[in-house]
Amino acid sequence: MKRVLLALCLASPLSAQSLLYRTPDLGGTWVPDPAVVQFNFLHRFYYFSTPHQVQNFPMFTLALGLPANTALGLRYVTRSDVNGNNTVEFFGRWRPLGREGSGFSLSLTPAYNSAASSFDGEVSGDWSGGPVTVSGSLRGASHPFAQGAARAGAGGGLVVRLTRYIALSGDVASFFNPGPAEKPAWGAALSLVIPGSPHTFSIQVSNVGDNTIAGSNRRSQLLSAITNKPLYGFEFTIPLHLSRFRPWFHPNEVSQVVPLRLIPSVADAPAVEIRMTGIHYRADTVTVNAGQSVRWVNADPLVHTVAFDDGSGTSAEIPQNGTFTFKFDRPGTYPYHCTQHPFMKGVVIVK
Ligand SMILES: [Cu+2]
Repeated sequence: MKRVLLALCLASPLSAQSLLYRTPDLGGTWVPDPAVVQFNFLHRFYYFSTPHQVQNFPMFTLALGLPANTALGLRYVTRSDVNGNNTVEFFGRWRPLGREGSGFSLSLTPAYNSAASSFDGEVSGDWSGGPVTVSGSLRGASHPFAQGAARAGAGGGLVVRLTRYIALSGDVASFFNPGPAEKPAWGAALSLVIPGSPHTFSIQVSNVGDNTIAGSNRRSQLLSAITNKPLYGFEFTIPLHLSRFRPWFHPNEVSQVVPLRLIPSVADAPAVEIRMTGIHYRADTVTVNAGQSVRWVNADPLVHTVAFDDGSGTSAEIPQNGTFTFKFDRPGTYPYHCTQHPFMKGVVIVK
């Protein structure tokens, strides 16, 4: 039981993408960190009791994080509103302002819907403060659903985080000129951080079966053809750190690894203290003067280390509530990482 509680304590704000800051049918303003591939699996379905069957609406998003808050990706929709066909929507994203989960963020998402041969785009903004995120999107499509002229629409949503690990969210969206058979899109979700992992999960109710820029402005036409009820479903977010796949391409590297020299902690009073929490160094860059010491304090219920990138050595494993103090004698830039979690990175600059 104690272990379960410890694991629950670890759930962290995610740097890549978290469903705790996004509603089911608004694209949001997220971009993955550079060299991280974000894979989001969104599955929705309608269940018939007679005949006993399930109609599935699987959708997924793949996006590669690039420098300067940009990303390139695609959405794959298996039962799109373009005549029920599979569609691939290629998109780019640039977030010129803000970051996920704090204050005001803005993102621009140009896209191309391959099934409709339509140039689409979205401007999204959101504001997060305390437990609340308010979001809005303005969307346009040059040839939506491969039918007729260009159209535009808008959506708005709200997320309320009940705890650091659980949120409720909802949204509505519509074209500005809906046709007689077009109903506004809506969705609601219960979203969770999966403790001790970088994943988030949400359980959803929505009438959207095509989460492209055009499709998420209206109730799924395929769904309307079979029922007047909504779809149920879930979304699962998976950030993949490409650096973790290095052993695939450098299989011999493992056997060549020389154990790093173990650096003992010193007893000096530190000039700076760096907390390790949520599998991050909280203050990833610090500056000290030559001769001063830095102390790392592990507030996670996991073991971390401080290993210098130049291979000069590493701390011993630092358990929960444990510390490691190192005295920097010479000026320079000292990048370091955690050997247990290679994506945990920090830099000490010594003047
Ligand atoms: Cu670590």
